[in-house]
Amino acid sequence: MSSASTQASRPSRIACDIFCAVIDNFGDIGVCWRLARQLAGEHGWQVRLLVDDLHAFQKLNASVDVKRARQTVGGIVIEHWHEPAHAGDTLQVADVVIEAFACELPHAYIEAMARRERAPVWFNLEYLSGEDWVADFHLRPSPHPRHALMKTFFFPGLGKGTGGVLKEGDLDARRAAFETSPDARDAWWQAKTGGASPSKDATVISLFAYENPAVDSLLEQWRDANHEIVLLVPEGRISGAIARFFGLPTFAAGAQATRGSLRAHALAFTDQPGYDELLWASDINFVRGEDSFVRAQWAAKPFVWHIYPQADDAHLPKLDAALAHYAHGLPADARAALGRFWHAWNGNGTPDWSDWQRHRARLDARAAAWARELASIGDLAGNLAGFAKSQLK
Ligand code: TRH
Repeated sequence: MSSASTQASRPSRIACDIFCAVIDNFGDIGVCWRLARQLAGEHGWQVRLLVDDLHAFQKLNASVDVKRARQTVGGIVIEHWHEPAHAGDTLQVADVVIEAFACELPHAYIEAMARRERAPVWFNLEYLSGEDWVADFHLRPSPHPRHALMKTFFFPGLGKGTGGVLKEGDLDARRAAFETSPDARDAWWQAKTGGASPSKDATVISLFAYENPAVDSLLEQWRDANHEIVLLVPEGRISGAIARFFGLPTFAAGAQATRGSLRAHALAFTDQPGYDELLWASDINFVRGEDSFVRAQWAAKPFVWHIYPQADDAHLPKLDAALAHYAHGLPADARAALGRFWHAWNGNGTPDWSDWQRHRARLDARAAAWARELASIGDLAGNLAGFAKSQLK
C-alpha cells in the first residue's frame, strides 16, 4: 500500500499519553521511551510522554533538554511531569492512556478521562516477569470504582498468553548488519576503546550490573584464565569495584587496565541504540533490571542477569522463572551450570567461570534458539497497539 493510501485510510492518528514515574536508575524511562518510539515510528501514533525525571532520560537520549517543560524529540512530545497532581501542559486526554509501572495518574486527568465523550483505552503497563501467573492476569480489566472507566492490566512476559517484550521491527536487521560487517565492528572498537577488534580467541564480555560482591572473585578468575578476556564496562554502579581491582582511583570512561589475561575498558554510557551495539560486540553480556535484560535476549548471546533486588527476596521466583524459559531445552548439566552461575551472581554462591566455559557451545546455541522462541509471542508494542485498536473500533 502506498503511503498516500495509508494516510487516506487513516484519517486521524491515534493519540497516546504515556505517564512514567522514574523510581530509580534507567529501566522505567528506558522501557517507556522505547515503547513511545515504537508506537510513534511503527504504528503511526501521536505520542506524548510525561516523565518526572528528565535527568535520567537525558542519559539515554542526549537530545532531551532537562530545562524544558515541553519539547519534541524524534516526533514525540515530552513533558516534564510534576507528579502526582500535575496533568501535563494541557488537559487533553488521549485515545490511549498508558500508566507505566503502576504510577498514579493525576486526579484531574482521570476526571477529564471520565468526561471525555469516548472513554480512552487505559492501560496499566506492569513490570516484566517470566512467571506463569502472568498469562492469567494479562489483559484483565479493572473497572474504576467511581467513574465509567476501565483499566486494563498489560503484563509483559516471556511466555505465550502474555504481552511479550519490546522488540523493534528492524532490530534483527540492524544486528545482522553490525555482525556481518567487519568494517562496522572495527569502527566500533576503534571508537569505544581506541584500538582494534580483539582476536577471535578472546572472549569479550560486557558488564552492566548493580554493586555486586561476586565481581571480585570473577575478576580474579578472568585474570587467571587461560584465554584472553576483554571486559567492557559502561560507567556505572559496578565501576568502583573494577577500579579497586586494578588499584585505580576510578574506572571512568576512557580508562583501560590489564592484569594477567584480563583487559578491561571503561565505556561512556551511551544512548539505547549504542547499548545494543555493545551487546552485539560482546560474546557474553552481564545485564540487569528489565530493559537491558530484554536487549540481551535479542542479542542472542549468552547472558547473566543481575535482577533488581526486592524486599523479602521477592525477586528470586522471577529469576527462576526466567531461567526456566531461557534454559529450557539445555542438557541437564549445562542447565544446572547456568542456574548456578546466575544464582551466584545474585548473591548465592561464587560464580565459577570454568564451569560456565565448559558449557559455552551449548549456551551459545541456546541463546540463539531462545531469541527465536521469544520472538514467536510477538512484540509488546505490537500486542498493545493491536489490543487498543480492537477496543477503539
Ligand atoms: O537501570 P536499571 O537497573 O533499571 C531498572 C530500574 O531500577 C527500575 O526502577 C527497576 O524497576 C527495573 O530496573 C527493574 O536497568 P535496565 O532496566 O536494564 O535499564 C537500563 C537502561 O539503560 C536500558 O534501557 C539500557 C540503557 N542503557 C543505555 O542506553 N546506555 C548504556 O550505556 C547502558 C549501560 C544502558
